[in-house]
Amino acid sequence: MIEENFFSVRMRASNNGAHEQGGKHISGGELISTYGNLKNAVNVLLEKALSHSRGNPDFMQIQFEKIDQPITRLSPLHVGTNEVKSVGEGQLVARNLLEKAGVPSESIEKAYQQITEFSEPRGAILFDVRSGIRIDERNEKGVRVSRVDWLTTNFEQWADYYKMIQSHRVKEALVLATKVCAHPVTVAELCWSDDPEYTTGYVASKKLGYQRITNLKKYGDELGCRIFFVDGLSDLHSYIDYLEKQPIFVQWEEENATRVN
Ligand code: PML
Ligand code: MG
Repeated sequence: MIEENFFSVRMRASNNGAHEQGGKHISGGELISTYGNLKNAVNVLLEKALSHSRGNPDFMQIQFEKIDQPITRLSPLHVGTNEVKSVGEGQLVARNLLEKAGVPSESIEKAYQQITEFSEPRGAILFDVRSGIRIDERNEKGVRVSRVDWLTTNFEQWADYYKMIQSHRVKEALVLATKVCAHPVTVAELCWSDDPEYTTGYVASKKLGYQRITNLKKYGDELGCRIFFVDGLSDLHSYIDYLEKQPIFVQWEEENATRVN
Protein backbone atom coordinates (compact mmCIF):
# COMPACT_ATOMS: atom_id res chain seq x y z
CA MET A 1 0.00 0.00 0.00
CA ILE A 2 1.29 3.47 -0.82
CA GLU A 3 1.20 5.77 2.21
CA GLU A 4 -0.13 9.17 1.19
CA ASN A 5 1.93 12.20 2.19
CA PHE A 6 0.24 15.14 3.88
CA PHE A 7 1.42 18.73 3.90
CA SER A 8 0.87 21.52 6.38
CA VAL A 9 0.00 24.71 4.46
CA ARG A 10 0.17 28.02 6.35
CA MET A 11 -0.54 31.60 5.45
CA ARG A 12 0.01 34.93 7.19
CA ALA A 13 -0.75 38.33 5.78
CA SER A 14 -0.19 41.85 7.07
CA ASN A 15 -0.38 45.46 6.06
CA ASN A 16 2.28 48.14 6.30
CA GLY A 17 5.05 45.57 6.12
CA ALA A 18 5.61 42.10 7.48
CA HIS A 19 4.50 41.27 11.04
CA GLU A 20 8.07 41.25 12.31
CA GLN A 21 8.55 44.76 10.93
CA GLY A 22 5.54 46.01 12.86
CA GLY A 23 2.95 45.49 10.11
CA LYS A 24 -0.72 45.17 11.08
CA HIS A 25 -1.96 41.59 11.14
CA ILE A 26 -4.63 41.01 8.49
CA SER A 27 -5.16 37.26 8.27
CA GLY A 28 -3.71 33.85 9.01
CA GLY A 29 -4.74 30.36 7.98
CA GLU A 30 -3.89 26.69 8.31
CA LEU A 31 -4.67 23.67 6.19
CA ILE A 32 -3.53 20.10 5.77
CA SER A 33 -3.39 19.04 2.15
CA THR A 34 -2.41 16.12 -0.01
CA TYR A 35 0.22 16.78 -2.67
CA GLY A 36 -2.42 16.72 -5.40
CA ASN A 37 -4.56 19.34 -3.64
CA LEU A 38 -1.76 21.81 -2.85
CA LYS A 39 -2.65 24.26 -5.61
CA ASN A 40 -6.21 24.46 -4.34
CA ALA A 41 -5.08 24.74 -0.69
CA VAL A 42 -2.74 27.65 -1.48
CA ASN A 43 -5.54 29.32 -3.39
CA VAL A 44 -8.02 28.96 -0.52
CA LEU A 45 -5.57 30.71 1.82
CA LEU A 46 -4.72 33.36 -0.78
CA GLU A 47 -8.43 34.17 -1.22
CA LYS A 48 -8.92 34.32 2.51
CA ALA A 49 -6.24 36.99 2.94
CA LEU A 50 -7.14 39.01 -0.16
CA SER A 51 -10.73 39.57 0.94
CA HIS A 52 -10.44 40.37 4.61
CA SER A 53 -12.36 43.05 6.43
CA ARG A 54 -9.24 44.03 8.41
CA GLY A 55 -7.89 45.50 5.18
CA ASN A 56 -5.75 44.69 2.16
CA PRO A 57 -2.40 43.04 2.85
CA ASP A 58 0.85 44.34 1.38
CA PHE A 59 2.79 41.36 2.74
CA MET A 60 1.81 37.71 2.53
CA GLN A 61 3.62 34.46 3.10
CA ILE A 62 2.22 31.08 2.15
CA GLN A 63 4.35 28.05 2.87
CA PHE A 64 3.95 24.32 2.85
CA GLU A 65 5.94 21.50 4.39
CA LYS A 66 5.58 17.75 4.50
CA ILE A 67 4.25 16.33 7.76
CA ASP A 68 6.45 13.54 9.08
CA GLN A 69 4.48 12.57 12.20
CA PRO A 70 1.36 10.38 12.15
CA ILE A 71 -1.89 12.40 12.12
CA THR A 72 -4.13 12.01 15.17
CA ARG A 73 -7.91 11.94 14.61
CA LEU A 74 -10.17 13.74 17.10
CA SER A 75 -13.97 14.01 17.31
CA PRO A 76 -15.18 17.60 17.17
CA LEU A 77 -16.21 19.16 20.47
CA HIS A 78 -19.94 19.27 21.03
CA VAL A 79 -21.33 22.71 20.01
CA GLY A 80 -23.80 24.91 21.89
CA THR A 81 -24.92 28.45 21.04
CA ASN A 82 -25.70 31.06 23.70
CA GLU A 83 -27.83 33.87 22.26
CA VAL A 84 -27.18 37.13 24.07
CA LYS A 85 -28.53 40.65 23.54
CA SER A 86 -25.50 42.74 24.44
CA VAL A 87 -21.73 42.59 24.78
CA GLY A 88 -22.16 42.99 28.54
CA GLU A 89 -24.43 39.96 28.72
CA GLY A 90 -22.11 38.01 26.40
CA GLN A 91 -19.06 38.71 28.52
CA LEU A 92 -20.94 37.69 31.66
CA VAL A 93 -21.88 34.38 30.01
CA ALA A 94 -18.22 33.92 28.98
CA ARG A 95 -16.98 34.46 32.54
CA ASN A 96 -19.57 32.04 33.94
CA LEU A 97 -18.63 29.40 31.40
CA LEU A 98 -14.91 29.81 32.19
CA GLU A 99 -15.69 29.29 35.86
CA LYS A 100 -17.81 26.22 35.08
CA ALA A 101 -14.93 24.86 33.02
CA GLY A 102 -12.69 25.05 36.09
CA VAL A 103 -10.92 28.42 35.84
CA PRO A 104 -10.86 29.99 39.34
CA SER A 105 -12.78 33.29 39.49
CA GLU A 106 -9.70 35.28 40.68
CA SER A 107 -7.84 33.99 37.66
CA ILE A 108 -10.65 35.06 35.31
CA GLU A 109 -10.57 38.49 36.95
CA LYS A 110 -6.80 38.78 36.45
CA ALA A 111 -7.07 37.76 32.80
CA TYR A 112 -9.82 40.33 32.16
CA GLN A 113 -7.74 43.08 33.81
CA GLN A 114 -5.15 42.50 31.07
CA ILE A 115 -7.55 41.82 28.21
CA THR A 116 -6.53 44.84 26.07
CA GLU A 117 -2.87 43.88 26.32
CA PHE A 118 -3.82 40.24 25.54
CA SER A 119 -5.51 41.41 22.33
CA GLU A 120 -2.25 42.53 20.80
CA PRO A 121 -0.52 39.25 19.85
CA ARG A 122 -1.68 37.66 16.61
CA GLY A 123 -1.46 34.19 18.17
CA ALA A 124 -2.84 32.88 21.44
CA ILE A 125 -1.89 33.82 24.99
CA LEU A 126 -1.14 30.99 27.44
CA PHE A 127 -2.46 31.93 30.86
CA ASP A 128 -1.67 29.94 33.99
CA VAL A 129 -4.78 29.61 36.16
CA ARG A 130 -2.82 29.21 39.42
CA SER A 131 -0.40 32.11 39.19
CA GLY A 132 -2.77 34.29 37.13
CA ILE A 133 0.00 35.30 34.73
CA ARG A 134 0.79 34.96 31.04
CA ILE A 135 3.40 32.23 30.59
CA ASP A 136 4.05 31.77 26.85
CA GLU A 137 6.99 34.22 26.54
CA ARG A 138 6.06 34.84 22.93
CA ASN A 139 5.49 38.62 23.18
CA GLU A 140 3.66 40.11 20.20
CA LYS A 141 3.63 36.83 18.30
CA GLY A 142 1.73 34.63 20.76
CA VAL A 143 1.30 30.94 20.00
CA ARG A 144 -0.10 29.88 16.65
CA VAL A 145 -2.00 26.59 16.59
CA SER A 146 -1.03 24.80 13.42
CA ARG A 147 -1.29 21.51 11.52
CA VAL A 148 -5.04 21.13 11.90
CA ASP A 149 -7.85 20.47 9.47
CA TRP A 150 -11.21 18.83 8.89
CA LEU A 151 -12.13 17.30 5.55
CA THR A 152 -14.84 19.45 3.97
CA THR A 153 -17.17 16.55 3.14
CA ASN A 154 -17.04 15.24 6.71
CA PHE A 155 -17.54 18.78 8.09
CA GLU A 156 -20.58 19.24 5.85
CA GLN A 157 -22.08 15.95 7.05
CA TRP A 158 -21.56 17.09 10.63
CA ALA A 159 -23.12 20.52 9.91
CA ASP A 160 -26.14 18.90 8.19
CA TYR A 161 -26.67 16.52 11.08
CA TYR A 162 -26.58 19.25 13.74
CA LYS A 163 -28.26 21.90 11.54
CA MET A 164 -25.24 24.18 11.87
CA ILE A 165 -24.29 26.84 9.36
CA GLN A 166 -21.60 25.62 6.97
CA SER A 167 -19.27 28.43 7.79
CA HIS A 168 -15.57 28.16 7.09
CA ARG A 169 -14.92 30.37 10.09
CA VAL A 170 -16.86 28.09 12.46
CA LYS A 171 -15.06 25.07 11.01
CA GLU A 172 -11.63 26.63 11.57
CA ALA A 173 -12.43 27.78 15.10
CA LEU A 174 -13.96 24.45 16.10
CA VAL A 175 -10.99 22.54 14.71
CA LEU A 176 -8.59 24.73 16.66
CA ALA A 177 -10.60 24.51 19.90
CA THR A 178 -10.89 20.72 19.53
CA LYS A 179 -7.11 20.40 19.28
CA VAL A 180 -6.40 22.81 22.14
CA CYS A 181 -8.96 21.26 24.51
CA ALA A 182 -7.74 17.71 23.81
CA HIS A 183 -4.50 18.44 25.66
CA PRO A 184 -4.73 17.50 29.37
CA VAL A 185 -3.33 20.79 30.71
CA THR A 186 -5.87 22.98 28.88
CA VAL A 187 -8.68 24.01 31.22
CA ALA A 188 -10.51 26.27 28.75
CA GLU A 189 -10.18 28.59 25.78
CA LEU A 190 -11.70 32.06 25.44
CA CYS A 191 -11.88 33.54 21.95
CA TRP A 192 -13.38 36.27 19.84
CA SER A 193 -12.36 37.40 16.41
CA ASP A 194 -10.17 40.33 15.42
CA ASP A 195 -12.42 40.72 12.37
CA PRO A 196 -14.33 43.98 12.94
CA GLU A 197 -17.44 42.55 11.26
CA TYR A 198 -17.68 39.41 13.40
CA THR A 199 -18.90 39.60 16.99
CA THR A 200 -19.58 35.95 17.90
CA GLY A 201 -16.95 34.27 20.04
CA TYR A 202 -16.76 31.23 22.29
CA VAL A 203 -15.60 29.51 25.43
CA ALA A 204 -14.45 25.94 24.89
CA SER A 205 -13.40 23.13 27.18
CA LYS A 206 -13.45 19.34 27.26
CA LYS A 207 -16.22 19.48 29.83
CA LEU A 208 -18.45 22.16 28.25
CA GLY A 209 -17.66 21.63 24.58
CA TYR A 210 -17.57 24.58 22.18
CA GLN A 211 -19.94 27.20 23.60
CA ARG A 212 -20.59 29.95 21.08
CA ILE A 213 -21.67 33.35 22.46
CA THR A 214 -23.34 35.56 19.87
CA ASN A 215 -22.04 38.91 21.10
CA LEU A 216 -18.63 39.31 22.71
CA LYS A 217 -17.51 42.63 21.30
CA LYS A 218 -18.84 45.76 19.59
CA TYR A 219 -19.32 45.63 15.81
CA GLY A 220 -16.36 47.46 14.22
CA ASP A 221 -13.91 46.59 17.00
CA GLU A 222 -10.64 45.15 15.65
CA LEU A 223 -9.41 43.81 18.99
CA GLY A 224 -9.63 40.03 19.10
CA CYS A 225 -8.82 37.64 21.93
CA ARG A 226 -7.51 34.11 22.19
CA ILE A 227 -6.51 32.85 25.62
CA PHE A 228 -5.71 29.26 26.58
CA PHE A 229 -6.17 28.79 30.33
CA VAL A 230 -3.78 26.09 31.49
CA ASP A 231 -3.26 24.23 34.75
CA GLY A 232 -0.45 21.93 35.82
CA LEU A 233 1.84 22.80 32.93
CA SER A 234 5.27 21.39 33.78
CA ASP A 235 6.78 21.57 30.31
CA LEU A 236 5.94 24.74 28.40
CA HIS A 237 8.06 23.70 25.44
CA SER A 238 6.24 20.40 24.88
CA TYR A 239 2.80 22.07 25.21
CA ILE A 240 3.73 24.68 22.59
CA ASP A 241 5.20 21.93 20.44
CA TYR A 242 1.85 20.06 20.63
CA LEU A 243 -0.07 23.20 19.63
CA GLU A 244 2.23 24.11 16.76
CA LYS A 245 3.42 20.76 15.45
CA GLN A 246 1.21 17.79 16.36
CA PRO A 247 -0.94 17.11 13.27
CA ILE A 248 -4.66 16.70 13.95
CA PHE A 249 -7.58 15.84 11.72
CA VAL A 250 -11.01 16.40 13.16
CA GLN A 251 -13.24 13.54 12.12
CA TRP A 252 -16.90 13.12 12.94
CA GLU A 253 -18.61 9.69 12.99
CA GLU A 254 -22.39 9.71 12.88
CA GLU A 255 -22.63 6.54 14.98
CA ASN A 256 -20.90 8.31 17.91
CA ALA A 257 -23.22 11.29 17.74
CA THR A 258 -26.03 12.17 20.11
CA ARG A 259 -28.69 14.19 18.37
CA VAL A 260 -29.35 17.37 20.37
CA ASN A 261 -31.96 19.04 18.20
C1 PML B 1 -12.11 34.10 14.34
O1 PML B 1 -12.78 34.36 13.36
O2 PML B 1 -10.93 34.43 14.42
C2 PML B 1 -12.70 33.36 15.49
C3 PML B 1 -14.15 33.10 15.34
C4 PML B 1 -14.75 32.52 16.57
C5 PML B 1 -16.22 32.20 16.52
C6 PML B 1 -16.66 31.34 15.38
C7 PML B 1 -18.11 30.89 15.56
O3 PML B 1 -19.01 31.62 15.10
O4 PML B 1 -18.35 29.84 16.16
MG1 MG C 1 -9.05 36.19 12.03
